[in-house]
Amino acid sequence: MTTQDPLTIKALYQQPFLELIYQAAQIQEDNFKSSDIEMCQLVSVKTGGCPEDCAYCSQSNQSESEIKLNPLLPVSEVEAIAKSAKERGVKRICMGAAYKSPTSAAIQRSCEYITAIKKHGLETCATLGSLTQEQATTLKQAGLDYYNHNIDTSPEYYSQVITSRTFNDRLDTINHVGTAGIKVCCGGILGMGESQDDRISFIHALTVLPYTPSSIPINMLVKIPGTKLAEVADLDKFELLRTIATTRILFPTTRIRLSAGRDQLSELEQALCFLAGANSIFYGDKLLTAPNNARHADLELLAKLGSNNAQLG
Ligand code: SAM
Ligand code: DTB
Ligand code: SF4
Repeated sequence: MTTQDPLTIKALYQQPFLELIYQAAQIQEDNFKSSDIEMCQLVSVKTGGCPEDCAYCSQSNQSESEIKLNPLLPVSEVEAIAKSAKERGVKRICMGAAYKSPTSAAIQRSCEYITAIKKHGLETCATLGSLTQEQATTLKQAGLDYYNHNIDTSPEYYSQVITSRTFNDRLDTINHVGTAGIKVCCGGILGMGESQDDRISFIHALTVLPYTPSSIPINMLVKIPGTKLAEVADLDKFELLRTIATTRILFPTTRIRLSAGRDQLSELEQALCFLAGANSIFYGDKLLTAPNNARHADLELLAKLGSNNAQLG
C-alpha cells in the first residue's frame, strides 16, 4: 500500500475519468492475472436482532424490514453449504452474524464452523461485530483466515449512519484482528447520501488503518425497505468506478471485492468495475438478507470475461 495524504488522493480520484481507469487497469495487470476473479460465498450464520443502529441494515432492531430471524445455524448446515460451494468454484466462505459483539457461545460455534469449512479446503472469513483481543486470538487459533470489519464510510459522515458505536471502536477491533495475525478485510458502502469528499476521506481512512487490509469490500447500498436509508438518492455509478480505481492504485496487491449492490449493475458496468480494479465477488443467489446476482447470470458474465473460476453446481 502506498501512503498518500488526502489531497493527493483527491487529485487521483478527480483526474479525468479515462486516465484514472487506465492507470488503475495497468496496476491491476501488473499485480494480478486480470481474468482471476475471486469467488467468495456469504452465509448468514445468525440473522437479525442486532442492537446496533446501522441505518442501512435490515438486521438492526431499529429497522422495520421483514426478514427471517435465525439463531446460530447448526454446524452441519454450514458444512453442507461449504461443501457445495467448493464444488461451484468458491474459494472462501464468509460467515456473517448480526451481533454488536459475539457471545462466548458464538465464538465457540464459530470455531466449529471454521474447522468444518476448512475440512473442504476452503478459506474462512467471519464478520461477527466487535472483538476483544482474546476473542480474536481464539478465532486465529481455530484457523480463521480473514475477519471482515468495515469502516463503512468517512470518519466525518460516520455519525450520520451509525450512532451506537464510533469510528474509533471499529479501529480497535481491526487492531485486535491484525494483532492476532488474522488477515483484515475492511471496506465500506457507497451511496448512503455521502459527498464525494466523504468517499475520498473513506479511501484515505483505509490507507491509515492500523493493519493494511488484504481484502477491501466495496458495497453499493442495497436500499432495503424498512431501513432508514431505503429512500436515499441513487449513487452516480461513475463515483463507484472512481472509488474502485483510486483504491486499486493505492492498494496494488489487495483484493477489491465488488460486493453488495452488484445486481444493480449491468454486465458492462460490472466489466468496467473489473477493468478499474475489482477482482473479487460474492457468488451465490443470496447476500445476508438481500438477493445477489443469480448464479447462472454470473456464470454467463464470467464466461464472457474469460474468467472460469466458477461452476454452476
Ligand atoms: N454485524 C457485523 C458488523 O456490522 O460488523 C457483521 C455483519 S454486517 C451485515 C457486514 C457489513 O455488511 C456491514 O459493515 C456493511 O458494510 C455491509 N452491509 C450491511 N447492510 C448493507 C446494505 N443494505 N447495503 C450494502 N452493504 C451492507
Ligand atoms: C461486506 O462488506 N458485505 C457483505 C459482507 N461484508 C458481510 C454483506 C452485504 C450485506 C448486504 C445486505 C444484506 O444482505 O442484508
Ligand atoms: Fe448489526 Fe452489523 Fe447490521 Fe450493524 S451492520 S445492524 S452491526 S448486523
